[in-house]
Amino acid sequence: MRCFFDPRQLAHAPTMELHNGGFVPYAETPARAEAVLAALGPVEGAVDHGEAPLRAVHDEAYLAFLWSAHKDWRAAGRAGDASGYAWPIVRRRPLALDRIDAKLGAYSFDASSPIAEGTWGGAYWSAQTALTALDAVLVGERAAFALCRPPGHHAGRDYLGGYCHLNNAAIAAEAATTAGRRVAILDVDYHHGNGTQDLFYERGDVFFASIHADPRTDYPYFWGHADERGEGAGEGATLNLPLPRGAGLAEYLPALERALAAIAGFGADLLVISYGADTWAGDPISFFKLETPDYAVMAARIASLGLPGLVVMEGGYAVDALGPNVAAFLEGLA
Ligand code: Q9C
Ligand code: ZN
Repeated sequence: MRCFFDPRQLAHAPTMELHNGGFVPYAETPARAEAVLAALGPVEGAVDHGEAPLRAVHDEAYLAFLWSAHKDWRAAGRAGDASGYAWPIVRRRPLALDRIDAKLGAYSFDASSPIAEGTWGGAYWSAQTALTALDAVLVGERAAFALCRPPGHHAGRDYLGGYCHLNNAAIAAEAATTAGRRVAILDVDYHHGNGTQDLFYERGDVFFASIHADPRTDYPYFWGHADERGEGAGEGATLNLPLPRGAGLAEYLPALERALAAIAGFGADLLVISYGADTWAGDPISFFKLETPDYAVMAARIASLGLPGLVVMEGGYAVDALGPNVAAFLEGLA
């Protein structure tokens, strides 16, 4: 399978400040990409598709904010990476505030997507990697893998969160739609892909199915409940299949069959898979019980749909297990 990664993605290298004033790499670290790369054969770099496909999904002012946020943060005299901590939830007005602290609140739903000096570049090339892998599928490749990092599925039209800045899977899905394809997105990260869902919630032309930890117990809490089914023209084009903590392959497979049947019923001709290895039993922040060989089983079931597929990397935080888990998934697909 053709695999894509661009070294410029590594420029996003956020840190976490310790109580003693030191800095350590953030949980969503460049080492994740390096671990996956070590398990893949040769990878291809990204072709620059420019900002237009990003603007087709994200708000222009949000992209401008993301581009200058780190510089603005430092200009305000702050140390470390930019991160929000004040959110305009109560009777908010559509204020166009200039202060970077306020902008961070306005353009995020949590504080888990720090913006470091290289974040714009890293996120930009992560999205370009998804678009370049999509090109391979559009010209006839049965499947391609985009090693996207930073990940994307929690990012919406004008907000970041959940380690995500630009929604790589949504950007690729939108580009595929523009190219005339009927796209379904299957999100198998441990966490609900709230950003992706939000982007397509009122659209009937892109199907979104997600299998994830029940948001009653797990992040992102406020989205991904089973009764969220889309709205307006999108009613019925969103399918949420939450599973309880502790779910293993026996619980996972029936949900996967439901998602696949819905995708087939939708008549998709191209599948974008948001793949997260944080469903693995040993993931440090997650609570499913999938084992490495289970990913080959899952992927083989997905391949049985017979659709061209673009795999977009999302989460997975057990760095040493990432390579084998991704490799098992890709082998099962191929
Ligand atoms: N202590 C993805 O897997 N949790 N994102 C924040 C901070 C956020 C996961 C907890 C988990 C986000 C792409
Ligand atoms: Zn996740």
